[in-house]
Amino acid sequence: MKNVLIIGSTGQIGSELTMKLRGIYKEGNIIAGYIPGAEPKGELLESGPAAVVDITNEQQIAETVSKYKIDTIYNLAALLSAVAEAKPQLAWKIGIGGLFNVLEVARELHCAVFTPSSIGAFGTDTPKDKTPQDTVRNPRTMYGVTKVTGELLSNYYYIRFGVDTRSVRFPGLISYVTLPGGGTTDYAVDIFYSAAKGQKFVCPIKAGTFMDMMYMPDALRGAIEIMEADATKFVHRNSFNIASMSFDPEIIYNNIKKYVPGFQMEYQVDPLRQAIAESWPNSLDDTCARQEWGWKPEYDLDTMTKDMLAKLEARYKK
Ligand code: VAH
Repeated sequence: MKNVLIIGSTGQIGSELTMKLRGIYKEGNIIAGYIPGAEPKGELLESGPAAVVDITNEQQIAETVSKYKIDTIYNLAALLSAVAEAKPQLAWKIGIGGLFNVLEVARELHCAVFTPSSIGAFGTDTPKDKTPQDTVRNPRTMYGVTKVTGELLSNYYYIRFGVDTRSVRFPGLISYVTLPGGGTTDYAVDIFYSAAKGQKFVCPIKAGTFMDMMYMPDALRGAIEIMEADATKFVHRNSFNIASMSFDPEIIYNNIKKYVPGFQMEYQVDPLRQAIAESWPNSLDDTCARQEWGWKPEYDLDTMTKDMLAKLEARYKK
């Protein structure tokens, strides 16, 4: 990789992935693709080139890929799970209509493509604990339907046209740079903000509801390492289970309380997010990613908690 286009560069993953790629590929062009109204700001704007790239506009994608001689596209444009339930047509238009545009450009202009899938690709009839790499994928959300369809479409473009498509199934991602928008796992981000601000946290997910989670630095490393991996060792492509930790609200609350004594939480369950969370696995088996391209997480709940609190307290306790 050296000339990379990140579509959705100002979102939760994109804003940090763009900066990490610019740090690694200093001599390359790392293009921050964005849509009007979600312009890059601050360091993201000042540290490298940006371009208006609307994933629903194939011509715009093609022009940007040609202009910067892009060899790899990170397609991070998507509506997250709860928002996608409110706007299913738009979720499909961006998640699949947009993906089709990206794959067509990649076919014609010979780019590799990374499109994240998610634990949301699974449904209630999937084995919930240590969910296998190859298993039933019957999601009950539009978000999950776009993720399974995205996996199938990306595989088709590899098999039929030789497009180098690769993907991981992300757990819920936790970060302190850019807030996520409208996800089911976002409670695990919001709880840290409440703790850092000295506020009580109102949790929308029931105690005992386990979901796979991951700290953003591990997610970014996974997204880069899979695109740099030797594909001759791949048995799978779209999409690899990757995992690092699984917890419920009680576990993360008690871990934070170790460092923020007196931190309080109460439950006000959001029926929509609770139903989505209950349809997802408790934990994933990521053996295939470990065997086929050396995936290995570096953060666990405690090291993530310490880092999240340090970063957020520095921001809010000035
Ligand atoms: C969501 N944060 O909650 C996203 C993610 C696995 C969850 O895809 O929708």
